[in-house]
Amino acid sequence: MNIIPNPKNIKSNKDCEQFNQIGKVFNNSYFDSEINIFTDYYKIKNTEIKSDANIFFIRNVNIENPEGYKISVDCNIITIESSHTSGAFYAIQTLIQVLTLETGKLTSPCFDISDEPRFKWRGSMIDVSRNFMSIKFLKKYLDLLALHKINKFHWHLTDDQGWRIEILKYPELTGIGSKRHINTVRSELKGDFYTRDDVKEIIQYALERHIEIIPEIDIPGHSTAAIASIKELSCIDEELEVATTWGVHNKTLCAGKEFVFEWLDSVIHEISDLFPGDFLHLGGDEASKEYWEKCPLCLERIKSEGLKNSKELQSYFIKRTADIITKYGKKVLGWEEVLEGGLADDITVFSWQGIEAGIECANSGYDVIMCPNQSACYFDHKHLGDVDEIGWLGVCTVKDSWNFNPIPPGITEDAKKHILGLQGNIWTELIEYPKTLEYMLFPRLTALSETMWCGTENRDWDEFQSRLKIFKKILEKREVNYYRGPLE
Ligand code: TNX
Repeated sequence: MNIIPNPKNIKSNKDCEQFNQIGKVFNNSYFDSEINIFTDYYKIKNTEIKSDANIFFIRNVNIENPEGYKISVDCNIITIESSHTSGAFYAIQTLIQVLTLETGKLTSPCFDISDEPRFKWRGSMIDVSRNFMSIKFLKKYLDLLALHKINKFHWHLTDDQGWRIEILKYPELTGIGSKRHINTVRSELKGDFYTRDDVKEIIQYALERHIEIIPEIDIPGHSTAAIASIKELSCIDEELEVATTWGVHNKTLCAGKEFVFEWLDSVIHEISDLFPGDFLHLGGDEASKEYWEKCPLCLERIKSEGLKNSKELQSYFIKRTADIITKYGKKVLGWEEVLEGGLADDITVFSWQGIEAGIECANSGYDVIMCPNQSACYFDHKHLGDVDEIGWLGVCTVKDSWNFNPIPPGITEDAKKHILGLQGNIWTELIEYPKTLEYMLFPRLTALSETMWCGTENRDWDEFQSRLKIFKKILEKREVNYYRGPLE
């Protein structure tokens, strides 16, 4: 059967051939919200009367994995079993790939599926700093993540080129930091941000789709927009504008001033209160040490804390920020540069420059998310090595994404459990509009989602391609502007 990601066990040769009926769902208050999603999708009814129903959602506490589920379709009845609502939700995502509505009747071949994910962390990151993405688009995107059974949306909310989330205590962060100059004939400012109400709306939308949102505030580097808003965050009270060029900038938050940590405390406090999820990502990547090495307060900090150099100052900065995040009840996530100068306790590391940092961290007992840019998980890279293709910094074909093994050799048997999962990242320097974002994401994210859910054992590229062909029809129905060129 044509389902992506491929279910763990499918038995299709049952005695009967087809379910072909007007569907009616038997109510079950435990699954109310999932049943609503299902009946809305197919525009069918639900009922309190058992004998009138032919579709049943059943709570089966013996299904151990909360995201796991069973589906059984025969000529007369469809049953969906799971121990938690997330399992039922994923069963629906499977069903909508096989159950069609034809002349008022629901039609499906008969089959049994029992399914569960291989990895707990199935993530997708969007950078909304370099280019803002609308709430309307984010909802479409969250629906697509759900279809792929992806359960984490990593929201990269701040960077040199824009601060995109409202902070009540520091309105200038968005008042100034969300807009930047663009080069038009007249000098214009461009930019936008998410209000707290916008954020709440997206959190709720994601929650209904069993997606946890991971907010990221990128510090101490990638902070030009923050410094442009509040100059005291820099080592020299520098008057700056929000960055208009790409690359690694040298504007790093001062590590010597107490004000910087007070500011961080307030920002993290508000964000922790706003987001109900377990995690907060502190960035930590590509922090230039240029200012730190000349700043009297940073040099004083190095001395007073008994640090050896600016690399250890990075580690000091990350540890202090991690302590704030922990104080507000969240778990700490960071890009692999959090390794510099010594790793804080209890931090989950995102291995992005390759798989090496991930291997090293997993082997020393840290949890890891694999998302290497070489060459599987960075969807700002080109689909093909073609001058006429959009993208930069490398090539990542659909097959490269599909081929990626998040548990590479080199990870000890014992450390395998520390690979929580994998993630696709899309940076938006070159991506101004959602239509382009869709082109870069799909079907590479589709290919990666197969590994997130199934792992890499017992599979076949040709077989995946034939399922992908059918899957693309769903993407078309949802008006996704996916890439249609060669896959390898
Ligand atoms: C590296 S990945 C970055 C981003 C860029 C991206 C471009 C990471 C943590 N930092 O700031 O946008 O490369 O691919």
